[in-house]
Amino acid sequence: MSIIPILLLAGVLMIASVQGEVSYEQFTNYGTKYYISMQREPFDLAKMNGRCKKLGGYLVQMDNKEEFAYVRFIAVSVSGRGPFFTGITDEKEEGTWLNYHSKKPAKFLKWRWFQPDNWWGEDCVEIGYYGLNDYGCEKNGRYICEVPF
Ligand SMILES: [Ca+2]
Ligand SMILES: [Ca+2]
Repeated sequence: MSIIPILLLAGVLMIASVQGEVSYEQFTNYGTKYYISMQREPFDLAKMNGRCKKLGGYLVQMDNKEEFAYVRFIAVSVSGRGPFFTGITDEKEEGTWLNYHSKKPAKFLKWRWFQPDNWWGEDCVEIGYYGLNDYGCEKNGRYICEVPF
């Protein structure tokens, strides 16, 4: 694993790291690391959560307002475009938003205007500046892993 320091923001260390074929931008906030994949590719909950598992974590789940704000901040801070998939999904039951990893209800949901709209059956969730949007689970994007340490 190679680790290259890129820049140091106030209280935020961002580095790029490579895990096998996948490159990530990495952030640290209190006792948690967050990895954002750098390549856009077709999303897949099980596959991407498996990759997060290799990093020691799981697809990001925002447990409170502060964590939500931080994850939103890093999603809009990274280079290149999203969308940025989270671990939130309603694939089991329409309108019931669970975290893929914990299988428990998502604790903090701040939706973008007019979302979620389940447009053509959207069961995954991406995060951006204006909040969350339900989005197709197989669409192209990047994803965010959460790794407690
Ligand atoms: Ca849905
Ligand atoms: Ca939507």
